[in-house]
Amino acid sequence: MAEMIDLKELEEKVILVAVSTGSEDDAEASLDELGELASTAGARTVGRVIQNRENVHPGTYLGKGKIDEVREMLWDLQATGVICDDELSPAQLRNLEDALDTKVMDRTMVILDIFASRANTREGKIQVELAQLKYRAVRLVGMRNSLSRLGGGIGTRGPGEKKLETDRRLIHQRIGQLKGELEDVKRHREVTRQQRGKNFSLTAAIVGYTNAGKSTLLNRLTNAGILAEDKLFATLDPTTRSFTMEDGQQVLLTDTVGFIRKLPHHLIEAFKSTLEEARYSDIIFHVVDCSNPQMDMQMHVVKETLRELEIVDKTVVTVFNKMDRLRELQEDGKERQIPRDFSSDYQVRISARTGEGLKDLEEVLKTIIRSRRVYLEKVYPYSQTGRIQSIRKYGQLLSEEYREDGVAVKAYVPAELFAGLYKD
Ligand SMILES: Nc1nc2c(ncn2[C@@H]2O[C@H](COP(=O)(O)OP(=O)(O)OP(=O)(O)O)[C@@H](O)[C@H]2O)c(=O)[nH]1
Ligand SMILES: [Mg+2]
Repeated sequence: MAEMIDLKELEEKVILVAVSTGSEDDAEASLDELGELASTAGARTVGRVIQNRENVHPGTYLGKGKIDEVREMLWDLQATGVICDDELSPAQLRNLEDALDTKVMDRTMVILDIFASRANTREGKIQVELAQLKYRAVRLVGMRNSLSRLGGGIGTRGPGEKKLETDRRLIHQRIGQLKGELEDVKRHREVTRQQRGKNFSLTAAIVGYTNAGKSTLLNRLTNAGILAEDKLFATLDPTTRSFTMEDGQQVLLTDTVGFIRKLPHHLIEAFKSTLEEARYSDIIFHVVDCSNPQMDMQMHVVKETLRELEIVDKTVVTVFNKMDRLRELQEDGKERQIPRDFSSDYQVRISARTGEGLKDLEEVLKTIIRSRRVYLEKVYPYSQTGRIQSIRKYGQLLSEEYREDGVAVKAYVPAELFAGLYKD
């Protein structure tokens, strides 16, 4: 009989380590998040270490004393690896592996791992592979032994045994190839977007910190049927659905990949193409989990990331989500303020789960749409009633009056259609 594989043995047991250069609280919260990332990637956290230092040690990330401590912990807890809460330089990675004699990973690798396992579409897969290769390329030089460790990350046995695959030249060739493929996908996307543009519907991108409830909101509004779960990075690929409001007006909504603090730079680069949906949208729904104690930090991260992606000058609606949960916490006696954001254009408080506040969100949308439309008053001869159809479809028909000389119409229409609808 074939050898049985003991799954228990394959499970990674990791120690999380962080260097705190500022407030201890932040480091604790960041490490909590790293723990969630690790568990999403399939590893179990067996220990945590935070070192307070003025700066991260340039050579080994941790200082010597802490390294000794972690080495003992590894032994005591029978841990199989260490995950550092910051992206390590190639030298830090190598030195720390040497000093601890165990597998060392960093936040970036874990996030890349999760993304790799979650990517579904061709575009998503290309983007993740691109980010992984770029991360790996700079870490090839002088690696002390098998690259399988680097390539593998958590849980996987590593495809890197084949020396060829790890050859730098090949990596760069592959990066070039992937970039080309990504361009193709992008062109295709452009065409789809242009076709969609002919609809004259406004588009809104749903962005926000991971796990804020973006997909739940889109599902709630459009029955999109997107996977929403209590996991980090449940969504990678953008999904666009049409949301029809009570009065029949339509808005296109796009769900996007979540953001996180210390998001690997290569990943941001790689996901620029996916996030173009947000760049070309008229409105940004910034979904915020207002029940999360880290809310302020999370909002800050989202705003910074949007800036980095050059997604600026949009109408921004801050959507404080999970109000039901916030209320529960308040009832439990937890001190929580009513969330506010004065830096955005509009703010609403909702629960995507219970549906509360969704009418307010709709009102905000209507206001935005109205502000983007122009008033039209005209009498159409009976031979031109086709134009009234267009108004009905793309604008808001306020009144129509059938007279002898034609149909007198009052309406709000998209600015880009006004000229065509007004001329005789
Ligand atoms: N209590 C409560 N939970 C919510 C609400 N909205 C979403 N959730 C829960 O929060 C978790 C994350 O929701 P998702 O919709 O997957 O979040 P997301 O922003 O799409 O997350 P990623 O795709 O991972 O970035 C799920 O377990 C949801 O059920 C809400 O209004 N109230
Ligand atoms: Mg999602």
